Amino acid sequence: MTSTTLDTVAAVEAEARARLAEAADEAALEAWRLGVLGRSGSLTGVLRGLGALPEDERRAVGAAANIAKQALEAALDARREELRRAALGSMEALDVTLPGRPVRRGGLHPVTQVRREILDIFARLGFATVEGPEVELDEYNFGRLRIPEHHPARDMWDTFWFEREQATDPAMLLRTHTSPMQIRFIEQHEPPIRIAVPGRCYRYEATDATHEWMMQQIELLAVDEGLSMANLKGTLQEFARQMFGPERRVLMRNSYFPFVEPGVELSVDCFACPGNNPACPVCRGSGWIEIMGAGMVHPEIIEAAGFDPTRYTGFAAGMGVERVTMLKYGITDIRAFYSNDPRFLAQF
Ligand code: FA5
Repeated sequence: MTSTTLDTVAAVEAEARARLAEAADEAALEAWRLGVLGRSGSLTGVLRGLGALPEDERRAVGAAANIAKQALEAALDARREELRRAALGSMEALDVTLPGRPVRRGGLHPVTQVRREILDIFARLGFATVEGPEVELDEYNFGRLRIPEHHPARDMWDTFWFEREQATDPAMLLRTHTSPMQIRFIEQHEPPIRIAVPGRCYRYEATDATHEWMMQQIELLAVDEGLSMANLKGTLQEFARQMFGPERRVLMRNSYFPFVEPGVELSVDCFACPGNNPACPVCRGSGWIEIMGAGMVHPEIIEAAGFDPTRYTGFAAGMGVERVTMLKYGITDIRAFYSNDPRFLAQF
């Protein structure tokens, strides 16, 4: 008898738990509560029946029934909480007003952006973009540009050389400038020629605020009948006006490069100081930042390519893309471009 009644408590509890697990909303929970713990609920019925039992059985079954009652009340609370969380979870999943997770976007490197801008300006002025090799022959980087071996002008370009496997191998290097493409192009094309040549250049030199061991240049070459210094000056002035705006001052002064005659260099006024601060890291107090070398193509180069230098003349220029980018954005240290700090790069 005792075991049967204890079994009844266990059976009532098991049945109640099974039905509780099926209750899926507040109304079902309330129905379950009434059906189990309510006045005419299944467990209440067991408790009511206790009075009919003999004393010792009543105590044992009564204790078991009370434990079952507490356990089922706790189970009801737990189930209610479980349903509440589930409801909340599905509401969150459907909340279309939540902002999306941010996706980090990459962007073009500032030097790439400015390189494209420069090439666009020259494209509008009629210059086609062409490219040449970064690993270059000594002959093109220096020799045919009228910079023979042992010529002091070679000191202008400190060079990364490749080791030769045999003494008879041609000397090769990482190009120090984009000027070798002047020769490569003029050798294979007839005037009129108007090209812009972007590319990486390498120099074996110490770095500072305006010098890197790797930098990008854009070379210009125009060869045609009747080109003069006036065309060079007009082209570069128009470039500076479009790139930096009409208020920026541009200075052209004499310079020397063996492959042009006469040679000039073009500078833009310093953006980092009023132009008279000897401690300025950008212009060192000169007030000017050199951005390119230029000049009239040496007649010997035109002749060596098979054209009559009394009929054809040309102008050429080579500018530093990082220097132009520094001027455009007011960046005071060229080393920021290639140190890969996302805090710097993300600003462009
Ligand atoms: C040349 O490289 C000549 N080939 C330019 C030229 C072309 C002259 C055609 C005449 C006719 P230069 O060494 O001055 O010249 O360099 C040209 C430009 O490249 C400089 O004005 C500067 O803007 C940039 N540049 C040169 N060296 C560095 C460097 N280490 N770091 C960053 N930019 C540099």
